[in-house]
Amino acid sequence: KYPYLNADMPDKNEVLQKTPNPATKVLIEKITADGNETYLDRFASQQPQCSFGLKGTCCRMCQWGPCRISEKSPRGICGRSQDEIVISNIIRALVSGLAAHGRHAHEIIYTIKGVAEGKINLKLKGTDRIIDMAEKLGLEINNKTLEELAGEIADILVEDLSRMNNQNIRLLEVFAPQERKDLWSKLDILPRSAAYEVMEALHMTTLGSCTDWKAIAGQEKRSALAYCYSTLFGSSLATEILFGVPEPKETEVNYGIMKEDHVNILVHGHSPVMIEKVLEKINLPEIQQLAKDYGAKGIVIGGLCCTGTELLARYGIPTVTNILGQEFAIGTGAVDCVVVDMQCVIPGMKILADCYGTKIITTCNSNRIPGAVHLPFDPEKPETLDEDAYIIAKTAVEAYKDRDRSKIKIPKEITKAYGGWSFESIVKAFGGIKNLAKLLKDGTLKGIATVVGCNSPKVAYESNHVTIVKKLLEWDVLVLTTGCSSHALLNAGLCSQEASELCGNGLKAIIEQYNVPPVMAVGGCVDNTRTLRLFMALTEEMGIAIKDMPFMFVGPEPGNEKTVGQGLSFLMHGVSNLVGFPAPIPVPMPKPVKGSTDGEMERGSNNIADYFGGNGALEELGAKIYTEPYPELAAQTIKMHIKRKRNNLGWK
Ligand code: XCC
Repeated sequence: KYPYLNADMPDKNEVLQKTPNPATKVLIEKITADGNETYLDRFASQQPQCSFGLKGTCCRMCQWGPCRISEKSPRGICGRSQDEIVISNIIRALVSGLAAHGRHAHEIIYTIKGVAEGKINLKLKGTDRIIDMAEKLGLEINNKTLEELAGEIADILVEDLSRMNNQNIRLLEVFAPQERKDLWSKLDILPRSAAYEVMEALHMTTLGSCTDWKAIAGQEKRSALAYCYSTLFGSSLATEILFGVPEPKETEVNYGIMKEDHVNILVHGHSPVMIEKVLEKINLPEIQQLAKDYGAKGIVIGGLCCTGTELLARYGIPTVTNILGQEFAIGTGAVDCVVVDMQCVIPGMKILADCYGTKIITTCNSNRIPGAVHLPFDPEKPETLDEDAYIIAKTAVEAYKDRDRSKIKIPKEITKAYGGWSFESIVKAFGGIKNLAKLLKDGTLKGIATVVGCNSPKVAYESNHVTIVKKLLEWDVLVLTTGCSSHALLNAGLCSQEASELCGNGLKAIIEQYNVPPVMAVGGCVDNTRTLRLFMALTEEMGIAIKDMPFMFVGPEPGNEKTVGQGLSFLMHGVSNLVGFPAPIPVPMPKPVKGSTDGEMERGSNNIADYFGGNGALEELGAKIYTEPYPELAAQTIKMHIKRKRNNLGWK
């Protein structure tokens, strides 16, 4: 049986056995007992899933199809081959993710412009980042206000999102290592902008366009660079300009932070602009008093997905859970209101919210939900921002008095966490980049892994994230994390110094000496740039190319189309990927050798899998993609990869 091709898909019982957070088990059982359904039930009803879809061999890029590739019909109606279809499906997923992060970047950057022009009532808190970026971009600083500088930076970021002429992305020029820039230029894959590369990728893959899979793979790499520099760096740095660079702080996370006798408001999505204003209004004495008037003892704010991890990083606001936990959170019956902005808000959450009387408020025109209260934020029409934020705060509190409170069960789990890590604060905590480099070289730290990404119903919820990371800590590998992975690791207690008991001697000593947790939550998914910057700074300090360093990108439970670009962003820099289960690629599956009686297996092959998971990418970029669904084996693969890199460098 090859896992995840319709065999070995976990059912509810397996999830109940393997999921690491006891709170999750309580809630799955409660929601089931309440007679309500979650993704687990819908996932079961979808079995078996289409094996053509799982392998990426179904072509829906015109209306002649759909065409499916098989031994009987090895080409689509137009003549497209399997390789062309598979790579086209992957690049279309990548650019959907690029579009999502691009839209996120657009909102943040236009908010800076609005603030700089005095149209949006927010204060720019990231003074250091403004100066730093102005210097890096070569702007004239003297005699300009911070707002003027921020406005000029925002204009450059907008250009990086939208440029149509053949100029490079400015953030790429400023941040990428020279060794990579030379390589990308040689490969002719330097991108123009997010918008241009999305357009070109869709153009190349439409009916009757490009039929050279290698050229589409080239566009894939170009788009991955646009994704990385225009939308990840763009969003992450712009958010730091708006709200400041995070500093480490202690907090508590997990479902137990919600309180039965308080108004419980969850904040959800990715772009933390409107919510910044809503928090300001919630803290007004009159709104706090309103909650008391309705009989609540106070107001609890909890974070979901990346808006949650962003707010944890900046303000220490407790996080609750991730994309596949959002229904479980509603199932507590304790959530009065969820305020959502954009992305990763699944329809199942609203279905369950209706069952438990939870109010949903949407704040982004791209993310409408029928039946939700809708008060959108648009940075180009900010006139009613304060007023709308006030209404949202008031509506959320009022939901407390109207709600059916008979079905409440809040799991008791509360977990300590030490979050809020930015690139700068990590370097500072280790006493400078030189010192961190020394710890890596002398073997106190064996390597650094960035463990990130979504959850997937195809693995027992959160078990791959947590199992892999526990093994890495035992082997003295420092872990950085973002997004939904970070929720799993936060709730498992791994983002706290108290996880020291699970660590090897090297990491233990580091935790003691530098007062850092072994897993550092660096923010939302766009903040993977912080990890990339750390990798770049270490390699620059040591004079070694990133591809030769003991680093790895790990995506144990990929889900959203956005994750394709996350892995490829690191791959493009020479950081190998370990993903938890096969991308929609016909994975070279072991087949019994014909005529063999002793179980001998032969490895299948196809061009796309051979390129990304074999010598193609390795020779070109210095990195490749490993696929391993079983978390214990995945951890071993990461360990071997890190060991190999250390051996090659002559490090013990
Ligand atoms: Fe994936 Fe980014 Fe969404 Fe979670 S929230 S499901 S993209 S890990 Ni960002």
